[in-house]
Amino acid sequence: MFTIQIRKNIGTMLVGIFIVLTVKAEDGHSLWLRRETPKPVKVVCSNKSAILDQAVKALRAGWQGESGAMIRLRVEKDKAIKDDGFKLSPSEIQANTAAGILYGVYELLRRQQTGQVPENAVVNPSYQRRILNHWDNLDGSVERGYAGASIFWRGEEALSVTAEDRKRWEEYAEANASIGINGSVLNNVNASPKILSRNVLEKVKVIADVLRPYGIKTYLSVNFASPTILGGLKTSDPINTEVINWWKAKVKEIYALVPDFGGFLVKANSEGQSGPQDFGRTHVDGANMMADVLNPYGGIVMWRAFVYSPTDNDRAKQAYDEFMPFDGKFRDNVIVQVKNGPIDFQPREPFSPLFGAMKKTAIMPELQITQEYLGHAYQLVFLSTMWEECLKSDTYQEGPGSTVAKCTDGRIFDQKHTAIAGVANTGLDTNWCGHQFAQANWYAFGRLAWNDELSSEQIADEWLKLTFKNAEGTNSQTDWDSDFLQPVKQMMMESHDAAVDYSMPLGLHHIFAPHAHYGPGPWWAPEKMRADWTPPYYHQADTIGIGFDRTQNGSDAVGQYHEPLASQFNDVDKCPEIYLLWFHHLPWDYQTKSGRILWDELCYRYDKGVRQVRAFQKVWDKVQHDVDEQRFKEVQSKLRRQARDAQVWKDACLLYFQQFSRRPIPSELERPVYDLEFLQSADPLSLYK
Ligand code: BDP
Repeated sequence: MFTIQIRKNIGTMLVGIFIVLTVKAEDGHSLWLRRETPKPVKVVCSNKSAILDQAVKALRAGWQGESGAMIRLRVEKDKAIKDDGFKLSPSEIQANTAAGILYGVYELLRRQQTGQVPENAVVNPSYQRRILNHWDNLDGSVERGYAGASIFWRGEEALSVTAEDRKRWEEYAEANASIGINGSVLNNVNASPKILSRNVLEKVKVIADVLRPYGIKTYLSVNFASPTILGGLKTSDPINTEVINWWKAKVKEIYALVPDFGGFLVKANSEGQSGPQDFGRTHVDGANMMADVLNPYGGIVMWRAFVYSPTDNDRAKQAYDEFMPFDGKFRDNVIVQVKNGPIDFQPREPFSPLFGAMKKTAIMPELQITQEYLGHAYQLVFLSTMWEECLKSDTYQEGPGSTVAKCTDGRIFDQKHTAIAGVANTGLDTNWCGHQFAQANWYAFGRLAWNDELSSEQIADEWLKLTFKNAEGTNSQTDWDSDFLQPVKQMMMESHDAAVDYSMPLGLHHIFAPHAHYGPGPWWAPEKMRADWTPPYYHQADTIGIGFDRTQNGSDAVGQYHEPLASQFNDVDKCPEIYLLWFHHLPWDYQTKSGRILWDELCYRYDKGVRQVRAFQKVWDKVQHDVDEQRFKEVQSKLRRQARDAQVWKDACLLYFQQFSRRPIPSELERPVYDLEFLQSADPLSLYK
């Protein structure tokens, strides 16, 4: 049950009247927290705090266990419990912290709602800090956001907070708490210095106050040149005393407003952002200065390793080259934030070689929940399988089994702080994420941040049960598991591979049309454009073959990986086929594992991706009776668009690359339906609106 608010304007008056109607509807706004009428439960909680109040409230609102049961919530230290973990038993949740109790409550409710037997268990988080990075700008826009305007900002001059804002932030905070997320960076990494101005900080305080009872800490992205731009100083040089004092005063001001402020996220010397290198200093100088200023308050610095400058060097190598020499030099309250792959959230990348290689530096993975390169909010792509692939990749850095997860969550390296970040996909859209299934990616990020060994299959299973079971207005629940759960789960599990196949199979990457990062643009290369901003730099197609040579004979990016990976990636026979054209430039008639030559294999992959989306449409149409009307139709319509756009990808890439391969598309495959000339002149974002 939830409410729909209808705002009516009366005449031209600026006054709005809110009529609150209570109706049953499924529009996706309740996310995975749709609630059945709860059964009565007695909750005994000895301590009192705002977070515990939330825990009690959530338990009462969601209890599906034995009617009239009694549950004790106990904050008491136990050696088996780590950080905000908890101990579950049928009648008690014990934790070291109030937040632990809150997470225990949600775990118990999830088990009840998904039909798992609530067994005794100690459940500990993998990472201490599980953070959403909002790329939200103060003007209300969201960089790479596809779900409407910012839930936090709507203009520097419009900083007032309405009751509606608060309600939305509470819902947002509860959704996060229910999956263990405990931090939010409220603004874009391309940070406006104004985020640190007094009037904006006062709004930050209000947001932090709303998020706090849900165990969520507030963080901010900061602009390295703030002392100059905002403070009027002549320089922002990190070793300059006035600059340091400016940061000290600013940090003091922040902590006076937000006593548990989490710290700063910094994008420095990347894509035009200011940084210590502007003053002849290094990443270490910049990060450590901020770390020292934050340290007395317990704050941290998340310093991003997403850097690449206009050089002749392979872009995939640059972050490693720039950061490895600094290993061991960062303060222990600095965490270097590393994107999952070495380039930039591409549909598929091998893991970044920085994971496990920086052994004396705290490293945190950065994943992208918003689907910048994976179909925006138009396409159904479950990202959990991609993240799982990264987290479970073996770096071999400390012997076999040194997975990315283990190298970053404290199991292998003794880092003081552990963390993981996800670039959020939330906005003002009723369903928060634009696509009903994009909610699953928010959910999956939280669940993997909590437990980096979870399988995507389990995550999809939980999410589907919580989000779709007993959908409003449906009654054909004869065998929901086999009719709905199994086929839809399988569709989710296949969806990332399908998207990779119809856009960038076999290790191809960054062949997008410019700016929007949505449709294909393998041909896009204006004169005088920086080469590594154009697709031909990445696919290197010519009449001989295709792919980026990163072997020892090429850019030697393979050399950044630990053995045996370096040799494996270097050897075309041993290189996993999913990364083939990432590491190798190969002739069109190269024999792939299927026995087909490379050109034919490429054709098969593009075609397979398109066929899979067509199959997803059938899967979805078949489950109509198990889904409420609104969500059914929304997803159905988006799948239609996905099918059309997958076709565009296939046709554009095959017809373009065919100019180089000079070979026919295998006769058994469906023919392209668009002309290359048409696709080259069309704007892929507006093509099918
Ligand atoms: C790229 C995005 C750009 C971001 C940048 C980043 O296209 O909008 O600012 O990443 O992560 O993928 O800083």
